[in-house]
Amino acid sequence: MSKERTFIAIKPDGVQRGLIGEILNRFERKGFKLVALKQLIPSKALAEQHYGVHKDRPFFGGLVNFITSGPVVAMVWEGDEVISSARKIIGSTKPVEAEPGTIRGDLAINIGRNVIHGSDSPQTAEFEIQLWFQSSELNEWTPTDQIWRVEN
Ligand code: D4T
Repeated sequence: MSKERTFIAIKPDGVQRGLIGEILNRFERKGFKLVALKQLIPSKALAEQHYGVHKDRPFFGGLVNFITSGPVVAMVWEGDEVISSARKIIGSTKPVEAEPGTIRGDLAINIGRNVIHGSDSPQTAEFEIQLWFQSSELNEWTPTDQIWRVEN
């Protein structure tokens, strides 16, 4: 088991559709620890850096326009193997391939409006966390019920 941090963002469609509470609930219930949370409308520069790996793809322009179109809820969650676990909770990028029970399987229809983002590797998580947050925004804390979630 390795304790990790991952970057999760509820995209503008998730915010506009009133799904913030529903999505937060899934990570909280699972037992992960929230260490940072804020709402912001991302700048074009931030969006272009975040999606830099896709800059030559045909959907890049539309993706940047969409992610900057309204508020995003940006978060950092911590826990054992949270990066891969969060990707499972989120489900496949294409909602049609996402299993029922996952966020995209339950809540999304279209790949271009797939509600949520989650880091896909430790390297990506590290890059995205420092891109979206100042280190002073990441809270070090111990939940009082921690002993009931993990072996210490
Ligand atoms: P994100 O990064 O939003 O969590 O998505 P994934 O990690 O699951 O998938 P991705 O990087 O391959 O895609 C990034 C983002 O681009 C949108 N997209 C993707 C799109 O609009 N059309 C496409 O054909 C693809 C592949 C959806 C997610």
